[in-house]
Amino acid sequence: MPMFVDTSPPGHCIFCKIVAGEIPAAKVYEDDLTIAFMDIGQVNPGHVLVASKRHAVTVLDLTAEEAAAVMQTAQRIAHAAQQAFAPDGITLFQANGAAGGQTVFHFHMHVLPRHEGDGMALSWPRK
Ligand code: D5M
Repeated sequence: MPMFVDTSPPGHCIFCKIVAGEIPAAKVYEDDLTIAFMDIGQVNPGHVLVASKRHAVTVLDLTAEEAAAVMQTAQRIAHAAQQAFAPDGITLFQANGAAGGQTVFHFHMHVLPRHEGDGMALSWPRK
């Protein structure tokens, strides 16, 4: 079981509060549809989350335009991570629903720099 599960109603979840600037976050990028900020957990240095600005819960709730924008932002962040951290690889990870491993129920994609021997299972972040 994950240690923390955010089940706040739409508009009141942690990531909606980050989008609204109501709680602090280390924001690294934003545009009309997406926002990117450092994951509070930092599984590896440079671990970033790309979220939709609008409250969508899973990939099934995104518009096609939002889905494209999220991927475009994730690619931007991946390029920046490659420059900043010179990783051996980069994992893009995105969980949908509790059964899919999601713990914050506002759509987001993880961008995670990886290094040979960093010890993470392919099933990161959860078994
Ligand atoms: O990923 C949810 C992720 O959200 C998890 O890696 C921790 C991160 N998180 C939770 N709260 C915050 C705040 N306040 N700032 C930044 N990152 C946060 P999931 O795939 O849903 O398990």
